[in-house]
Amino acid sequence: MSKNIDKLAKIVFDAQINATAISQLSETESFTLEEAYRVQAKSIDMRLAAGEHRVGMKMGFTSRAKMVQMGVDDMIWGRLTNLMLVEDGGEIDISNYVHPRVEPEIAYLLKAPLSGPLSTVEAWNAVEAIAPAMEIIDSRYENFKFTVEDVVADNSSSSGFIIGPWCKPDSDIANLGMVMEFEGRAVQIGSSAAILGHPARSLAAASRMTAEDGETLEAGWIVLAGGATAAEALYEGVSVRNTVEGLGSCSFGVAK
Ligand code: OOG
Ligand code: MG
Repeated sequence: MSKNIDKLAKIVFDAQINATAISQLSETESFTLEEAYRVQAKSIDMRLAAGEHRVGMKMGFTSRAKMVQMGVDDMIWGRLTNLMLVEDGGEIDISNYVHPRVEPEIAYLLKAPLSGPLSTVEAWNAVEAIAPAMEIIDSRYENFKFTVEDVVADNSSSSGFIIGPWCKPDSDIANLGMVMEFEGRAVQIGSSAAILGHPARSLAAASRMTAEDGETLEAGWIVLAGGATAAEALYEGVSVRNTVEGLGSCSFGVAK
């Protein structure tokens, strides 16, 4: 199988780097979820070898809205690199993506490493700061359709992320209103409570799930808690903002 892992990793690596659509790997190969995570790890190793560096991880399918939109019921995770960071207030070029979508999220900045199963309180104690955030997801699969194994192999669709102002983690984030706007009009409205009932649970899940794969969440890393609402398709010229009650907002635009 290790030869196949390498082959599949190269396919998703090429698709990510060149922003080209590919057919679902599961159409021609059969592989387990555990193997899918190995494909993901290998493809990210290729990106690191090409000069990117790791800055964190993202959780996926931590809200009902996202599970329903994509037809997947399991939480998944992916790896964030420095090249995926889009500056707050910055602009992206849609030609660098296949069919990008955006979703409103909350980000954590860690001040201590996290590893293995732990309580929500323990996870929270490692948080240096929290921020309003967005994730740009861009499945490399045609028509944005995939099985859970396919999406995991493709770094859980992660393609970009935007982080707003970092805030001290001294307020209760259990139920904060979240509004994502396109051109100043609300397109998705939700609450941080949509993320596993409390977004800190997503951080505890991140620690548990990455440890299953032999990874530690490092101090200084960013962790994305997962979309609180369904994602919205991006298009040329659109300006996008996510505002999280009490935390502020972050924004970016798609160039015309
Ligand atoms: C998979 C990624 C899911 C989230 O926040 O739920 C995700 C996808 O929807 O393509 O990032
Ligand atoms: Mg996401």
